[in-house]
Formats: sequence, structure tokens, C-alpha cells
Amino acid sequence: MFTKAIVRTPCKAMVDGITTATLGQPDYHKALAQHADYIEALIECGLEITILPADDKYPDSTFVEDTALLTPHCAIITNPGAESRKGEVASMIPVVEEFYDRVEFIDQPGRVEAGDIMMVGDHYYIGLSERTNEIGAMQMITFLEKHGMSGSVVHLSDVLHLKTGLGYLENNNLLACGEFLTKPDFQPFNLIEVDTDEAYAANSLWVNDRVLVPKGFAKTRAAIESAGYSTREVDVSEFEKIDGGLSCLSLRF
Ligand code: CIR
Repeated sequence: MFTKAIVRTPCKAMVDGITTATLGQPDYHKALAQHADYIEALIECGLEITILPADDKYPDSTFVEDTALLTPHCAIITNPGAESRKGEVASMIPVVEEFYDRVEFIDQPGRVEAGDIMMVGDHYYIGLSERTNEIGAMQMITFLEKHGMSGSVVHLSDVLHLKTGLGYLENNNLLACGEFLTKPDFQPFNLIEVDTDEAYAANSLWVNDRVLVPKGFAKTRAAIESAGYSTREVDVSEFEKIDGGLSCLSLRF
């Protein structure tokens, strides 16, 4: 169970966030309202929220998930692969140090964005992507093992981050889309298939036995409910326009 989350208010510069989507520019005011509702949803799931101020130096800084991996045993500050995002970690370090005594750091030439990391109990799947390289993944696995956990790598071909196409819902239930449906690593799970026309909803988010689902993906929401979960829709359309999903918007621990 999680008790806390860290989020960062989107900044005005988010309209220039990195994107591969063709959905147009985000509407900043709408994004602020959606972010407030996202926080409300996390509170409904029982979390105490630390809200960091907007930081206009970094357009993508609202996607705090990429800057750290917060485990039950230690925190690991990442080194984001996107050049424009590397500076985001500096202001995250003191925040994480408020909650953790044991803090490790991914170092150059290692690169990791934690959107590429999926926690399944004490094991962490690490996607090798354009943002996370093998050296970074190996550093991550070394830190995980040092603190009594484990990690393994997964090669990605089609998606930005590992959790762009996967969402672990606990109890061995794994939402999966596209390339992940056939990967041997994930066959032991009870796979809940996300149709390609609802691919964005693969990044639904388990928080203390509720699942937050992006608004507008009825088939995936129904599949999650059929697996026994109660769901809460959250409209994150403005973040989708810059490739961000539900998990990216918070660090949960
Ligand atoms: C980026 O490309 O870095 C941002 N526009 C989106 C980051 C999404 N983060 C995530 O999937 N964990």
C-alpha cells in the first residue's frame, strides 16, 4: 500500500513539452484543472500529497515519476535521458531526502527515466528505451540488489517508456498493450489486454486497490472492473498531448 505521493504543478512552459503526439498543444488552464483533479483522486485513494511548485525552466517537470525511483527500502535519483529534462532532478533531491535516509544516484553515462521502471513486489522491470540505457539499468539493478531487491531489463521497440504500454495492478494482474502482450517476461502474469485503439489506457494506475483510468477509454475501464477493481476516471487529455500518462504525474511511495 502507498501512503504518500509527490506531484509538481504543471508550468506554463508545458505547452512546449517534448512530444511525439499529434493532438495539438495542451491548454495550460485546462491542464491545471486536470492536475488538481488528479491530486483529488490520489487523496481519495488515501495518499498524503506533497505538491511542488511549477518550474518553468523545465517544460516536462510535471512528470515527476521520471526523476526518481522510490522503493520501500531506498530512493534512487535518476539521470533522465532527455537532455531538456536532466536538470529536473536537482530540485527533487532535497524533496526525496526529506522522506529517505538512503538515497542513491544514477550517474553519467548511465541514463534512466523511471517511467521505464515497473515495480512488481520486490522486483523491478526496467525498460531499455531511448531514455534509459543499459549502463543506467545496470546501475539501477546494483542499487536494488544492495538494498535487498532485484531488477531485470526489458527491451522496448515501440513505446516511449515501459509503462507507456504496461500497468501492474497487483495480484498478478498486468494491463498490457502491443509489444508487451507477447514478451516472455510477462507471460506468467494474468494479462489484461488493452486494445491498440485504447493504448493510452495501458498506463492506468493502481493505487491502494483502486485503479485510476484515463477518461474516455471505456473498454479498458470495463476490463479492469471485470478483474474486480473499483475504478476512478481522471481526465488527463492535456498531458496526453505531450506524451504523459497517469503514472508519470506522481511519485507514489
Ligand atoms: C517526455 O517526453 O519526457 C514527456 N513529454 C512525457 C514524459 C512521460 N513520462 C512517463 O511516461 N513516465
